[in-house]
Amino acid sequence: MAAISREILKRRGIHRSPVMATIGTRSMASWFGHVEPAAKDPILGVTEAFLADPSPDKVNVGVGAYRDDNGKPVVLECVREAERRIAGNLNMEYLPMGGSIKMIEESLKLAYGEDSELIKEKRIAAVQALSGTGACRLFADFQKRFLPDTQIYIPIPTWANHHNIWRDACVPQRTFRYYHPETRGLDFASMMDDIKNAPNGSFFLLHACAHNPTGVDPSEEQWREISYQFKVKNHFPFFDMAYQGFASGDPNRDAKAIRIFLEDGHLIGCAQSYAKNMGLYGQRVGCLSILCDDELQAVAVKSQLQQLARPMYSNPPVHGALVVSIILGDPELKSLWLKEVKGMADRIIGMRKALRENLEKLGSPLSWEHITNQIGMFCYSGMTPEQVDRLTDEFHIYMTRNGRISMAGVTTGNAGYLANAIHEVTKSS
Ligand code: PLA
Repeated sequence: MAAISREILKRRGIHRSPVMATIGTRSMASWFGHVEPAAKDPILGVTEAFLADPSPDKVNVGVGAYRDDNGKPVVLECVREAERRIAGNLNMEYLPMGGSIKMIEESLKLAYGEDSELIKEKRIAAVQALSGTGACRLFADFQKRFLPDTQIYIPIPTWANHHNIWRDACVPQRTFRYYHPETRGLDFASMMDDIKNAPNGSFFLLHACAHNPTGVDPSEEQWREISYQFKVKNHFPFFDMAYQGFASGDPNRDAKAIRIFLEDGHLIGCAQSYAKNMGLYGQRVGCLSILCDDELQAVAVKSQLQQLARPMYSNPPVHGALVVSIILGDPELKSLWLKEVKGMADRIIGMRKALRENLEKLGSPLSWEHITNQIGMFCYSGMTPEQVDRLTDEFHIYMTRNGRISMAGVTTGNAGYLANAIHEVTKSS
């Protein structure tokens, strides 16, 4: 490669001095000398730090990944059986750009209801997506391309990656109030004010259930009021449903918010993920759906979603889609799945009780009621970033600095250790 002058780099828009290296007699410019290391991801960076810690006592309650009571990752029995059926029997050809038709059909039944008229009327444009993240991103890109003047209202707080997703899709972000730190519950009045004060026809990101990171969901009655206000304001609700089944243990019950909006005649968008509820984290399987006015519109929207996917990843991966279609398409496997989802949700609920009881037994002067009031995978503990740092530095406990504890990583074996450490760093606050 010929030596590159600063002048050329400047013309390429690189204004920081390139790092010059001398190889032999030639002077070389480093193409990437101006690239600074990216900030660590606030969630996945925790796993990296955990893995690097040699301590035998270490505990990872950072990322929301389910563990059994021995702290081991779980592959569901229904998934193992689906994989046995796949092995050697199915081809691994490309899926269509929009993904597996069968997987999409089954996903829509889960989100919109087994006998949904909307499915029969073919009013839902849906594509297989790269899990929940990919579904959100595809929607954000779609929003930018076809409604370039809109913004997205995001709850405070939310899953950190929501901000990155809409930022990278170049959709301007606004926020709405959601959580009340003093009560550790929903700030319903402020949320409703923000919904009312947003310009008519705004886009809102809503967590369908098991809100991440707070574990605080609106009640059914509150969802009805939210839906009503969305109607009045003609807002568009986009539901991120990353934890269907993880809140109550019943996927149908966890879709209640969506069903309320559907009953009220809203057009909605929905991101589904099988990462948590089928334990298919690394398979990257999910679904993006957009409810349209009629079949014609749905066909057009689906074709555009496919066109967004084509230059990014062409078509989605096949293995996870086969697993999901086999499980949801076979009544026996589906009921095994439902049993296993309930099992995971129940274990988490049990760990909430264990952690709270342990803290109370230690005589903690603080109230830990919210641990058992909150639902889903996370407990938003109320601990400060400094307290979390102490947990990590002194006790080898890894979690996000916003005080979120992944209850899925708590076990009978570590609940006592965790409670003791939390007590130590919070007792004087
Ligand atoms: N939406 C929400 C609200 C999430 O919490 C997550 C995952 C996703 C979407 C995306 O999941 P998927 O792409 O794997 O389907 N949140 C995790 C992991 C579990 C992560 O940050 O990626 C979390 O620990 O918050």
